Amino acid sequence: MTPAAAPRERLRVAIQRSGRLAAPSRDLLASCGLTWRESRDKLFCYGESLAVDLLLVRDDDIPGLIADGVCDLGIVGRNVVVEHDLARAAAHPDESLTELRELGWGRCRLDIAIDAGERWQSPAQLAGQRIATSYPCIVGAWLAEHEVEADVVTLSGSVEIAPRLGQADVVCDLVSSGATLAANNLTPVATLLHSEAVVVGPSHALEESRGDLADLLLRRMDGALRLKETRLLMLRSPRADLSVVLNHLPEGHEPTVTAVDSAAGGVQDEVSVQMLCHGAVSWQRLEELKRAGARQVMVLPVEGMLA
Ligand code: PRT
Ligand code: ZN
Repeated sequence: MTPAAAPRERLRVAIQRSGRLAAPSRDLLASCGLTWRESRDKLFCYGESLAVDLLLVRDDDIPGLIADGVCDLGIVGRNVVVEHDLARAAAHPDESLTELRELGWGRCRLDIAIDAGERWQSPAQLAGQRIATSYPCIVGAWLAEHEVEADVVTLSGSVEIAPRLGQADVVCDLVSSGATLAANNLTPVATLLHSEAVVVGPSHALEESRGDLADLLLRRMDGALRLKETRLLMLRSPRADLSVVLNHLPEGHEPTVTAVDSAAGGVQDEVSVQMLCHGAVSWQRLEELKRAGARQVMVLPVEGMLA
């Protein structure tokens, strides 16, 4: 009899090895204080600062690795997770992966796109057509929901050229800027899914030590994501214009207004305003503040913060 394997103590996180999500995933984990030693084949990173190891894989493999318990968490596009869950739903109902965090990058849509010269009325017009896609389960579920019978042609790449090659009549593909569709004379007409990079975990809770590590990592991610979106806005305003300037401040924390002493002593006719903002501050906003009377308007990134 072989002895039962000891439960795995270290947390394992799957991320994309190369591709759109690879660098931002690593950056996020690094901003959570993780450091690694990379294996020679660059497929595995041993966590040095925390008992958190990384597996570097193709994005399509990430949901399966989590469902099979090989990895505990993954960073992947929602599109890949939903397709995986639908593909497994018949054999493994109630085992959908858990989306734990939305990361705000890798945003795209999964759109049906038709010939730019055609008119779009409703999904019913897809009846009997061939739809090329890398997401056959999502497309199948959407067709079923609209009670449309069409042929789903599964392709692993270059979906947008399928109509030109005569492989399909329409496509269902990921779209971000829309340039690829336009270059292929296709126009998006219906959105099946809004996607972005997400952190996923298994359908069930992780057991104790790995569960604690996962919670710690997710809390650090929350902090890192908040920080990334935080900016410090600083400006000077004449006292007389202060109420107008305050009305033009972007969304954020309560501003701090401080009197400014002149070098010669005595209080100036000007105040200093500081505030922590949520998200980037647009040029338009800075121009509005300037028109309202502000000067020395500055926006600074925040490197660290303890509330
Ligand atoms: O090798 P591996 O399998 O790991 O990578 P991959 O080639 O399958 O994936 P990759 O790196 O291209 O994309 C990873 C994830 O990024 C996707 O699963 C999405 O969640 C997300 N993402 C965001 C995108 C896009 N935007 C995107 N625009 N993935 C693909 N595209 C493609 C799309 O398929 C089309 O060919 O870009 C083209 C359209 O772009 P626009 O800007 O012209 O509209
Ligand atoms: Zn892939």
